[in-house]
Amino acid sequence: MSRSPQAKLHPVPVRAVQLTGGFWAQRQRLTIERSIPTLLTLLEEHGVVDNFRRLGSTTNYVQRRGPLYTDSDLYKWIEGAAWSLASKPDVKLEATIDQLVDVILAAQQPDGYLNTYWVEDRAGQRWQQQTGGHELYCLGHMIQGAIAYYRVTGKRKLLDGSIRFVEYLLRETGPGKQPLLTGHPELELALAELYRTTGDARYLKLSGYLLSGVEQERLKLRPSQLEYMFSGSPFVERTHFEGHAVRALYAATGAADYYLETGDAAYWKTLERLWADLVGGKMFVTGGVGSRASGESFGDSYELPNRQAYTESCAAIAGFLFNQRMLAATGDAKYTDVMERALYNGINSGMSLDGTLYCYRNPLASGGEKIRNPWYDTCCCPPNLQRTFAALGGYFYSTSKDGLWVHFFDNSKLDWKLESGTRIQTETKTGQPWTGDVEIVVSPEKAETFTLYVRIPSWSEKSVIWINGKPAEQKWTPNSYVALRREWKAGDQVRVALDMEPRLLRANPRVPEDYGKVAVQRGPLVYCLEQEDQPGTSVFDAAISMPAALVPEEKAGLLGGITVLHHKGLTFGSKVESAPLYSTKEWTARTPVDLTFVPYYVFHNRGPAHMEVWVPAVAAATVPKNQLAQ
Ligand code: FUB
Ligand code: ZN
Repeated sequence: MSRSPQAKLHPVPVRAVQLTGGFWAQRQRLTIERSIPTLLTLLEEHGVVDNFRRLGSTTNYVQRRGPLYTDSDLYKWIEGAAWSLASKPDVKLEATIDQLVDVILAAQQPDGYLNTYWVEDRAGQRWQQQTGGHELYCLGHMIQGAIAYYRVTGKRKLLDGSIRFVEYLLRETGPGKQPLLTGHPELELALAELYRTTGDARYLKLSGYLLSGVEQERLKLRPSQLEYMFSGSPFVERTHFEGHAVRALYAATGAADYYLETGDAAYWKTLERLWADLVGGKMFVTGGVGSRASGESFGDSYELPNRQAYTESCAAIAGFLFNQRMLAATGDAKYTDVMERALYNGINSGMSLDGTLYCYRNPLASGGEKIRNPWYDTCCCPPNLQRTFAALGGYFYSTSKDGLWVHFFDNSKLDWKLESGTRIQTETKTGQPWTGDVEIVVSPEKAETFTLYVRIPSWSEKSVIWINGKPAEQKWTPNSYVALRREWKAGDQVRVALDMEPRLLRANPRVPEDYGKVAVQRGPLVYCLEQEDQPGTSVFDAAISMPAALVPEEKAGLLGGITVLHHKGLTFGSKVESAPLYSTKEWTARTPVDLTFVPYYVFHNRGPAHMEVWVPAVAAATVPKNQLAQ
C-alpha cells in the first residue's frame, strides 16, 4: 500500500521490524521454529505436496488426496515461511521453498492454468463449478505466497508462475468470454496486491470486475448463493455482512484494497456501512467472527452464542485484514482497536502454546470438547495463523506524509525511513500485554520535525505520556492516536504508562446469551475461567461478585508465563447439580469462592476443559454479609 493513492497510512515492510523479546517475539519464534516446520511435515503426510508432484511426474505415481482446495494450504504455508525469512533468514528453509516452487510450477498447464483438482478427467469441468470449485481462491493464495516470497528474497519464479495464470484469465475469460466468479473471495485482494507489485493496471481492473458482479445475469446465481459467497453481485450494493464469514470478510478486504487504489466513493460508503454492521452486532468480544456452524456463517445482529460460536481462526484473521485496510485509509484508531481485539484474543487462541495444535473454531465457552488439533482436512487455519504471526512486525508501525505511527506495543526495533526520506530507527521496550509501561526511543538519522502518532488504546482510560522525562503537552482520549509533533532527534524518549486496570465489559442487552454477564479484560487481553483454576467449583456455577475486585498476579511458570486475575466470587453452592431443571425457586449466587481468570488465548492448553468468557455478575449486596468472601 506504500503508493496507494487513498492510503493515508503506509505499512512498513516486515523486514524493517524485529520483535526483540517478550509476548509476540515468543509467539513468532514458536511459529517459525515449531509451527512452520511441523505443518510442512503434515502437509506432506496428507498428500498436499504430492498433489502437485504427481502432475509434474510422467507416472502420476499417487492419487490426488484431500478436499479440492488443498493447493491453497501449501500456498499459505509458503507465504508464512516467506515472511518468516524476513525476521529470521534460514538458508535451509529458503532451499525448501525453492524446491516446493519447482514442484508447484511443474504442475502448471502450458496455458498457465494451475490447480491440482480440476485436471485430468476433471479438466473438462474447469470453470464449470465456480461457486464451490475454489480455482480462483487457490490462485489468490498462490499470488499472495508468491508476492511474499518475492518481497523477501527477490526471487520471482513463483510470482511469474502466478502471473502466467492471471494472464490466462485475462486472455480466456471475462466479459464476452467465460464469465468469472469468486465462489470464495480472495483473488480480489491478491490481484490488488499484484497490481501494487507489478504496476500492471489490468490486474486491478480484473479485481474490479470480480467485485462488480457484472456476470450475475450470465451465471444465473440464486439469492442464497449470492448471500453465502458474498460475491457474484455488485459489492457496492451490499448493506450488511451475511453468509460465509471468511468469504464475506475477504471480499470486504479486497473491496477495501480496490478502494485504496481507485478512490471509488461508492466502495467507501459500503465499506463503512459493513464495518458498522460488523462491530455493531456481529463481532465477539474476542474479535472472533462467525456465529453459525451452518454455512460457517454470520448470524443475525446480536446472535453471538458462546459455546456454539463458530469463530473460525480464518474469519478472525480476515476481520483483522479488513480493519488493517480501513486503518490505512483513515488513520482512525477505531480500526486498530478491532485489529488488536482479534490479534491478542481470537487469533492468538488459534495456535497452541507449543505451536503444534490449532483451533479451527475459537468458541467463548466450552463443555470440554476437543478444540485444539494438529491437523484438519480443511487445513485453512493453521497456515493462515502462521502467515499472520510471521508477518506481525509489518502490522506494528506505519508511516504517513507527516510522520510515524505506532499501532501495537511490544519489544521491537524498527529500522525504516520517514516519508521525507530520513532514516529512522526506534526501539520499544515494554512489559505489554502484562504491564502498562512502554518506552519508545526515537532516533532519526538527523534532527527533524515530524509527528509521532502513538495509539492510546480504548482500554487505557488514564494514560500518562512523558517526552524526555517531561509530561507531554498534547491532549488525547482513549481509542485515538496522540499526535506528538516536535523536532525529534536521536535518542529522544517517549514513555507511556497505560492503564492496566481490569475492566468488566457488558454486551448490548440484545445479546441474549450475555445478558446479566460480564467479560473480563485487562489491557488488550480478554480473560476466561478454566476449570483447572477453580478446584471444587464448576466454572458454570461461578459468578462475579459486584462491585468486582480483580487482583493481578504474575505467574511466570504457568502457561508460558501469564498474569492471572484473582477474584473473590460467588457460586450457587453445591445444591445445583441435584436441583431439578425447572422450578419456581429463585437462584442466588451466595457461596464465596476464589476464582482465577486466565487469558482467553491460553484456553485448552492444559487439555480440553470447561471454560467460559462471559460470567454472570451478581451484586454482592444480595449476599448475606457473613457469607461474603474475605
Ligand atoms: O473454503 C476454503 C476454506 O475452508 C474457507 O476459507 C474456510 O472457511 C473453510 O470452509
Ligand atoms: Zn480456516
